[in-house]
Amino acid sequence: MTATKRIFSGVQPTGNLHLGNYLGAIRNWARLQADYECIYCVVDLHAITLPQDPQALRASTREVAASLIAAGIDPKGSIIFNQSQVTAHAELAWIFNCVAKLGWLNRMTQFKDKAGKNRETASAGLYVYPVLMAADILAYKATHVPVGEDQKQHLELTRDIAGSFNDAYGVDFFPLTEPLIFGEATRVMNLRDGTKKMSKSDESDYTRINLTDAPDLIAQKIRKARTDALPLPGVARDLVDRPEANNLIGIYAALADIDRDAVCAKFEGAQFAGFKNDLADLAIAKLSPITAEMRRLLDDVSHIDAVLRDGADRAQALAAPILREVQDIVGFLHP
Ligand code: AQP
Repeated sequence: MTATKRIFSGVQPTGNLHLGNYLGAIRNWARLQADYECIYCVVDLHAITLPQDPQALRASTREVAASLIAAGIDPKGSIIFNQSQVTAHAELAWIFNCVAKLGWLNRMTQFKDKAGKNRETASAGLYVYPVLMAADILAYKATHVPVGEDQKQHLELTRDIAGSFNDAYGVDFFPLTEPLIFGEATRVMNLRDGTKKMSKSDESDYTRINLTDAPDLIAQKIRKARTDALPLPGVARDLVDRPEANNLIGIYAALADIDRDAVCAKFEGAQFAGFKNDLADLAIAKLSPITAEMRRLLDDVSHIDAVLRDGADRAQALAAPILREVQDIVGFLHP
């Protein structure tokens, strides 16, 4: 029986997690544990939609698992596992590939962004990435998915796929999953270009703050972050058309757990050079304990692997009966 409130969310092991992943997703994941049954996945099947070095992928899978635990996700209460170890994801994705419409996938902006000019040479996996994401969520009949703003369109596709499956087979089987997008940092932007989101795959490391960055590096990156020449405004609505200023103030707000208006009220009229010092102190104070805990956890790789194994077993136990019912609905014979 599906719990009334079940969360699924995932993060790719494509490199170091950054402040956007933390404030837009992972910190919220930790907080949601109080009210939901939570399943958190290191989505390695998604990671290989772009070329990956196998060694680096393994290391990154463990690092991401360690960051989830270090950020406050309790692996005994919540489930933490890596996607490739539960076969229901790939199996359900195939069934959904036969439900999703090409027109829907053609509208996905993330594919356009990631494929860029190389559309013809992009992998088919990158194209059907959102279908796999729908399978991740619906393999557990998750009712809610906490994500950053960038994943909203994929969540809408998940709802379309669930509805289309239900209609095609005349069932009321899959829930219409709700996105949970909240906080002051639903879209943390690139430190060098306030119109682009902070991303693991950006070539320049100075565009993001990684959860593994040492305090000096965090301070340096914030000092070098792009801003405009104006001082901080007294109210957040005056940040319109000031993307870099808005981003730094949003980061401060999220780290301090207050809203942008409160940050503007506190620093009204200050120059960004001074504000950046305060922001760096706050970022270091909030992130350093997580970094230290991550390092401690990564010293014992066998513990991380045991967490992932246990998580995969528990995830498999939830997904297997759901997949079996889907197979029955579709008409697959279980001889
Ligand atoms: N800049 C961001 N601001 C707020 N939330 C963000 N998320 C990612 N970037 C930001 C949220 O983090 C979760 C995990 O994301 P992901 O790593 O699986 O995928 P992504 O969105 O593709 O992240 P990146 O950093 O941009 O990775 P690459 O560069 O490898 O593609 C999601 O909930 C996402 O919303």
